[in-house]
Amino acid sequence: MEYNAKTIEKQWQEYWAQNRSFEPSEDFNKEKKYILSMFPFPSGRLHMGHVRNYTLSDAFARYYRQQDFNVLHPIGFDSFGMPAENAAIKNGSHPKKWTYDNIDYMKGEFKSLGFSFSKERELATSDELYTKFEQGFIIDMYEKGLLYRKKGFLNWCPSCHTVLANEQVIEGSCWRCDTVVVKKDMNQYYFKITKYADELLEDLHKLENGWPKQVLTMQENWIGKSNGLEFQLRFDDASFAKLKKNFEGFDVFTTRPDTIYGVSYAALAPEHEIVTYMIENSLLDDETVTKIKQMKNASSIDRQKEKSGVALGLDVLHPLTNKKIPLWVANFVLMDYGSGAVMAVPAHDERDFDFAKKYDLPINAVIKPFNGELESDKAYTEVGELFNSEMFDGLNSKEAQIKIIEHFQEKKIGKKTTNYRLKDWGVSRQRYWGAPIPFVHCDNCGIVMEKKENLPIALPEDIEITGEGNPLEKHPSWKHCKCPKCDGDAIRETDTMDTFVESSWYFLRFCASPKNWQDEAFSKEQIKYWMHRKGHEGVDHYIGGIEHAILHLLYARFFTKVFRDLGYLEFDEPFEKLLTQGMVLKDGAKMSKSKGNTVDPDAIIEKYGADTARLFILFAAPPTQELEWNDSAVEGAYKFIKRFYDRSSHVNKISAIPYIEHSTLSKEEKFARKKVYEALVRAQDVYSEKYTFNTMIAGVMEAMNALNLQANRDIWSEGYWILTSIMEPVIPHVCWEISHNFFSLKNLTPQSVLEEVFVEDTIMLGVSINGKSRCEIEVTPDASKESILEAAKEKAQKWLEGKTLVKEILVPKKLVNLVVKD
Ligand code: ANZ
Ligand code: ZN
Repeated sequence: MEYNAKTIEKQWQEYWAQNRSFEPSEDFNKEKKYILSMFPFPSGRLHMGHVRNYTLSDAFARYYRQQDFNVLHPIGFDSFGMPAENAAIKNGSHPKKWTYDNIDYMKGEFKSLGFSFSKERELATSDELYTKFEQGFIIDMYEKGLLYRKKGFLNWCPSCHTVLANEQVIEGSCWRCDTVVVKKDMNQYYFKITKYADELLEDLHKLENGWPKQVLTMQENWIGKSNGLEFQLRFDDASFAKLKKNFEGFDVFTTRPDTIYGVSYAALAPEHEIVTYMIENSLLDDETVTKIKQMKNASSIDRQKEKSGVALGLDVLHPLTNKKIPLWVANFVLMDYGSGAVMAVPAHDERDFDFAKKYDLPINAVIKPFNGELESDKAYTEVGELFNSEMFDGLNSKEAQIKIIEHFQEKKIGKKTTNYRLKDWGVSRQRYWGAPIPFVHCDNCGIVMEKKENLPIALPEDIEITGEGNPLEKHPSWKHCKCPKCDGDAIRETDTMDTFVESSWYFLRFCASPKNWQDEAFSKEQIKYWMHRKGHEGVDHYIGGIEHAILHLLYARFFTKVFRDLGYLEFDEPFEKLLTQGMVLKDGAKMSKSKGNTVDPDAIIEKYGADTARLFILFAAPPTQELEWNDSAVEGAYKFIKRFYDRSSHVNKISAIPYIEHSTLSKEEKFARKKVYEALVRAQDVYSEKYTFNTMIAGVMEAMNALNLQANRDIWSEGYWILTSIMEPVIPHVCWEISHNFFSLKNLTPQSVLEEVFVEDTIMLGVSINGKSRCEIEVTPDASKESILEAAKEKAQKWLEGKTLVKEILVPKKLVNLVVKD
């Protein structure tokens, strides 16, 4: 029987499908594992990154099934989103058809890779049922004040014709198409994620043992909590008059109140209301107005690069010294952080320093290093000792920060404040292929929620997609509806939701029983079992790409907390352990269509089979590291599987591991057994913490080599029984075939480690003469001191000849040292 991947794989895939082999049981008394990989967008075909992701989660799922856990390993499709519309524009296909055709194709790929997903909990987020539940949650959130509508400057992608969340603007460009993002003033809906900022930050501690440090840091920075002082900078009389007494001053936020005596100018964001007022009331000359407009229109990336600004011809007063301070507009001051205005301390802040140098503004140092001199050609941004700071002179920065904040609070001119970088999450998208936001605009009643019994508000199918504007807006009838409150004529909201909303709760949706799939978004009972047991909370293992380290994970954590507050859950964090896989590279670069260095998974399966692809992926690199595609290593993986299969002909058909009297075995036989059990030991900690599939597989390969050296069929059979169970999570098809042939599938159960195989028959001791290592002797562990020394002297004879032995030293289990003189 020659190894034929195609026949074997097809046969087992059919067997698994027919036997519902991977459906979790609803017996909630069993120990459980919820293994989840980040679900794919149905782009058309799987790429190697997907294959790596799902091979990993599949190995976890299969391993825990072997260990007799009840395993939930579901899959779905994150199927709303712009590419469906882009395809519609390009080839005239309907987004729905494009999406569901792709889903069908990709499901076929999942099957041909042997992934052990639950079929009965499959979902696509564009399913009307999913939309129905989601719209229900949106209404709940609106009622709780967690969703609101406001006008604001929004990131607008001119190419995708849509609003983008801050998180979707990467270095000033659209995260999807790379077009430079511009600002646009419009209404949209926001989730009040900032209400949870502190909790999202604090609860990162709960994840310290289960999440990569890097991801925790990225989340922490994104939330960006800073403590500081907020106070008002007041205009002097002349400036107050110039502004027609409309503004007394403006608020600034600083994290360095200890530098307050070093303030030498103040700066407003170009979008600040005072600036707008001055432009609208012609208080600025044309040249200044032009400069300000340029600053506003620049992409945020340019605003970070080159500092620019312009003076407003106004002065504010220093809050403690009452000295006049000039007011500028500066491009590096951002409207959506703090209060959109800063007190500038060029001596101690780099941005302020660059700006002061460029516009020749004073630089007043007030902090010096504890022991050392200030350098004059750059900002000293560390903490230190205060000087030129009146009554605060001599304090260190930390003390001064506390004292100065206290001073401001006593004088009632400022207060301690906390600021977050995190912004509320804007979710409106002016696109067709998304979940409609379930609201209605009524002339009498304003914004009105849809009634839950009218959900889902589904998308119309007869639309025209041109790439210009929102197809829902242009549809002749869809948006015309009745007001749910007064029954008058009303207009539906035509914005759809950011697709990150769907991926924020899909892991909960998998916790619906297939029996009640149509009726409930998820069941409290199932959630309790799958996500909240015995001091653990969340999915046991969540596996996916590092590119989701911020957005998706933050939003999913936010939804979990919101759902808890809505009474749907009783825990705080959705994912207990997170494994972020490394990228798949070819020729040193990330595999991508644009670089033309992709390898098509289907072609690999066609040529070698799924098991080969899976083995290569898990063997070539630890999961968190980059994986460099290597054709000859793929070939090598194939050859190993072929040999593993072909050599199984040495195995006896057995129904239990035969009893083997270890002490009677030959040296080679003992060695082979030891290698087999070593591989088993390595396999056991791979899934709980180390994730070192590569060393586990290397252990199996070594064991195979050791088995090949001898002919005892009992040892072959025992070895195969164990190695097949270790390898099943990696190369399931061929392992099920071998098990079926020889062990009637029984070996796919956990094995216990036999300690006796690790007991060494002999140990090697080094022999040194006058401290210099010369040779080795082999002795039994229980050999007497005399016999060991005897053996050492015999072996070292040629170095002892003609010398006088003065001392014999034995360091037990390590070495013998013989001291001689001439
Ligand atoms: C004076 C100062 C002196 C500052 C100094 C820093 C160092 P984080 O830590 O990120 O919260 N800032 C405040 N609002 C801003 C805005 N809207 N746009 C740009 N910068 C703004 O940053 C807080 C610091 O960033 C604040 O502390 C302020 O500059 C600046 F030696 O105030 B600082
Ligand atoms: Zn109404």
